Amino acid sequence: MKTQAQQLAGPLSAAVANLCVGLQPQVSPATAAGFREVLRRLSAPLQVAVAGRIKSGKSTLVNALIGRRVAPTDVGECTRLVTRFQYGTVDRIEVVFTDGRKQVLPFQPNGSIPPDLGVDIDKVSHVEAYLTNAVLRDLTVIDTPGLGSLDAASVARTEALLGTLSHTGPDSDSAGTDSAVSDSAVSDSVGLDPVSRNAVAGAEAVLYVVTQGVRADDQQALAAFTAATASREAGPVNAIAVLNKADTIAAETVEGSNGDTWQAAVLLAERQAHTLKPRVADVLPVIGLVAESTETGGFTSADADALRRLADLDEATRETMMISADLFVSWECDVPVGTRTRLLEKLDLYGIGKALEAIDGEPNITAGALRRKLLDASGLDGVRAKLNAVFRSRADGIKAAAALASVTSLAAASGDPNERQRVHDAIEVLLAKPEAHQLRLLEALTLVASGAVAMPTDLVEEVLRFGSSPDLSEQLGLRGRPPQELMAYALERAGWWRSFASFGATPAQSRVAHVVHRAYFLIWQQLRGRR
Ligand SMILES: Nc1nc2c(ncn2[C@@H]2O[C@H](COP(=O)(O)OP(=O)(O)OP(=O)(O)O)[C@@H](O)[C@H]2O)c(=O)[nH]1
Ligand SMILES: [Mg+2]
Repeated sequence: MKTQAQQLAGPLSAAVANLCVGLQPQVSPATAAGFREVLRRLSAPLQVAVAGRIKSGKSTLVNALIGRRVAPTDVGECTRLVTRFQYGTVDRIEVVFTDGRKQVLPFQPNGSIPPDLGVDIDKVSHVEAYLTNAVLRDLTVIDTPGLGSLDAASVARTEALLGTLSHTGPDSDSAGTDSAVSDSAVSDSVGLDPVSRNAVAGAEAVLYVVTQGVRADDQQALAAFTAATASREAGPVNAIAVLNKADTIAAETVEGSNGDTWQAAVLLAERQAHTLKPRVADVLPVIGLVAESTETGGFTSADADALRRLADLDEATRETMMISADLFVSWECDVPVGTRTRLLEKLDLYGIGKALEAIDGEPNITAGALRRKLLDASGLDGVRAKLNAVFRSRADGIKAAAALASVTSLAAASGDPNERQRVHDAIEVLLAKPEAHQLRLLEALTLVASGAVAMPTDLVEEVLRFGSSPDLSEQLGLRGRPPQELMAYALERAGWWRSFASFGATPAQSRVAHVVHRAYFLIWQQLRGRR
């Protein structure tokens, strides 16, 4: 087997990879095949699924994040398919059929995936899109059809695929080469039985898209999604939510917003965070449509010109037009209707309003500066920063923890008690090593977040703070405080958790408490080392 150590996300992934390699000769051929699959996934970029209800704006957001209008939005059968966007040396679309067969398709002239593929969609497993975009180098983005959709077939396809992604996915290094290479990767894993496939498959992280008003079944959908992700629970470690279509929120319905749409979105997102936490690390407001238009070249200098002309209209006309999308298009004015429709499609009324404000404040604003203002208004930067903080910076831990969960499931599925014991022992040895502390902490966070280990609310919050940020002061809940105070607090909490582990805790709580104690101790050590 190829050694791909140089592609691993970091030391934790390397440790789990070593564990797999070491165990391979000691397990049945079926389990060994599963381990090979785990190894392959460990060396691929972090797999982030974008999930949520139908028409919540998932594909729009995917385009904004990739910086290219490549995922079809709104209409077409492609919105019912799972599409994986991954890094490749040349742009290429591959339709993968349920029997493992593949067919290469051309892009549309505008660079997007055709909304209708011209193949029998019932036989399609998913679509692989290889793109040269740098964002994808360390993140594979998986666009999914709406969960909770009425279309049972798409739901089944999503669940099936999130449960079996890896078995048809080609090696990441085969991207852009001929399909013979990737076919061998398929035959490599096609031998996996469904149970093992499930054990190793699944996205490693989720970006969950909600819109105004998290409904009860959004939480259910999140739970259903988790069920499909290789028995990895979604939690603050590997899940983020966005409140999309923030522009469509009626500010007057949100108390405290002072009639400001963005402020309303921020407040709603906070409320939703209460509902969805600790299933997700955070809920951030975003306007996917504006983000997409400004990040993918959709917003042009012709659009900026048209907006300048609109800004020049007399105040009464302008005010009337901004009342509703209908009036904006139908009201008599000398900006052509087609131009106005185009602006609406790209920015919607809120984005247009923001642009007009910007022009009012700075009449000679360039198209580039206007684009930047709109991008700022979209909230995409905040989402990117969160993705970096929660996913990218911890990809090693997330991948390693997912791989370890797969290894455990594979052993459990093998049916051979000796084999299960061998794997179990090897994992224990690995976790006992000091380097593996981060893995134990991620596991503890997930256990606490999912409620698998019950804790009093204040302790839950304290534990989950470790997952909130890579920044030590934020992990301590003492952002911006002087180092001396941070150290004293870390030491005090370390002591507290040690006694909690020994007294007054259930065995499960006690295991978590030991990990938390150590986490504080390590933070203290790190802080001391900085002085
Ligand atoms: N006003 C507004 N419209 C948006 C926003 N984001 C997406 N849309 C629109 O919502 C519609 C659905 O967007 P998609 O990106 O196709 O949604 P999706 O979740 O991928 O839909 P399915 O794949 O069919 O489930 C499109 O018309 C988008 O232009 C937003 O932030 N604001
Ligand atoms: Mg879609």
